[in-house]
Amino acid sequence: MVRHPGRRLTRALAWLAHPPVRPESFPSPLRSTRLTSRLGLALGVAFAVCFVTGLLSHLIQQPPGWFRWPSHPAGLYRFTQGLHVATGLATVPLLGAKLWSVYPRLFTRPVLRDLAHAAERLSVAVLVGAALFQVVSGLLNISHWYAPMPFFFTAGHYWVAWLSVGALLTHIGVQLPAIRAALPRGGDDPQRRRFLATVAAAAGVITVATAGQTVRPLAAVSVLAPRRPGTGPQGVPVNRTAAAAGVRDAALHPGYRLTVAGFGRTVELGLADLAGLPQHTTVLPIACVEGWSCTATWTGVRLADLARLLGVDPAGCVAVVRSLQTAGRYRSSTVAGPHLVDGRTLVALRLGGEPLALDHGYPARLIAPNRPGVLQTKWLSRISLRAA
Ligand SMILES: Nc1nc2c(c(=O)[nH]1)N[C@H]1C(S)=C(S)[C@@H](COP(=O)(O)O)O[C@H]1N2
Ligand SMILES: [Mo]
Repeated sequence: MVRHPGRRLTRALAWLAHPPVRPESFPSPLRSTRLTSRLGLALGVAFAVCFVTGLLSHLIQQPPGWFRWPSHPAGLYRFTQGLHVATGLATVPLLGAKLWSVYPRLFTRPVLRDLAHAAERLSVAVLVGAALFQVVSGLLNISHWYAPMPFFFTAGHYWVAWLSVGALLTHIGVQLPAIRAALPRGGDDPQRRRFLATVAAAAGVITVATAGQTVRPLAAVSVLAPRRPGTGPQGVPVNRTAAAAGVRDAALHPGYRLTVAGFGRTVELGLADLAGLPQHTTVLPIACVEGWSCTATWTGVRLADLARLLGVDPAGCVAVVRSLQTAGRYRSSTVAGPHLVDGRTLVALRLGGEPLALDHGYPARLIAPNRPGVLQTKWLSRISLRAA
């Protein structure tokens, strides 16, 4: 039974105001404003690269009217998205070290000195929360572990990125005098230099252990890479299988037809019809938003040629390609502008000279240069053309 609730509350408040631990209770000689500033600088650079490449990926997937993304060079998205995931992963040890270097300040009292101090502390709280959210949600996404995320990953990751940028800029603005004073000053003592070297080495190890998902020569040592090029049917990783997409029966049905429609015309093409059209071969990567990528040799019909089959010039068109899948986010995509007229954009029937494996989109899939994997629709059922 609580006899003196009033007194308990007073005691709790007194504890909060004067906790038994103080910043001075953490006497590690490694901590200093200079160390924190240097870690912050590295973190800021990694964060900036990660933010810009992430924003780019978002714009490519949901292009506003003013945005133009070229089809050349074919591997540009593979590079920018590889960089996005690599810098995001390198952030893990940097963020850990940075938080370690400042966490004793949590015990600074009084909790709030004045309004400016309150605003500064709030921006730090938002920054730490947002940075941890980005790292954790990104990690969960590349490991296909969606259960702990009760929101749509892409939307959450995108909006919290803006939140972190705002909080980061506020933080840098507030801390600029301290950073300016701490950074140029002299060298580091050997112990601190060793600490920084350890953090850098940890970031390096994480990069090498995961970059093999997109940098093929590193694949053998990339023990932490969720996907590796060369693994999977026909030597290409699979994102979503035909069984998971619920398209097995429809894809294997002997009566399969690809419908090409638009401008008042409709053409239905069976597999033999598609194989009877002029075939082209192109070497293009699948570059997943999750950071893995894999180059392969694709053979099939040019998407532009299918537009010409309807008697229209592909240059003035937009194509919406739909999959046999009846549910799921990535069952259709839009091809327009340079990607539609590019001769390397194919409705692919073959991979590495063989018919597509069922899990790679048999009987027919889209493959286009410089596009995120999510836009390389598999198991095509319909292509609708309209004027741009
Ligand atoms: N119909 C359909 N197409 C799809 C998907 C999907 O879920 N459904 N996933 C996309 C994603 S996210 C990627 S990375 C690529 C992967 O192609 P692959 O499995 O042949 O490597 O397929 C894309 N095409
Ligand atoms: Mo993907």
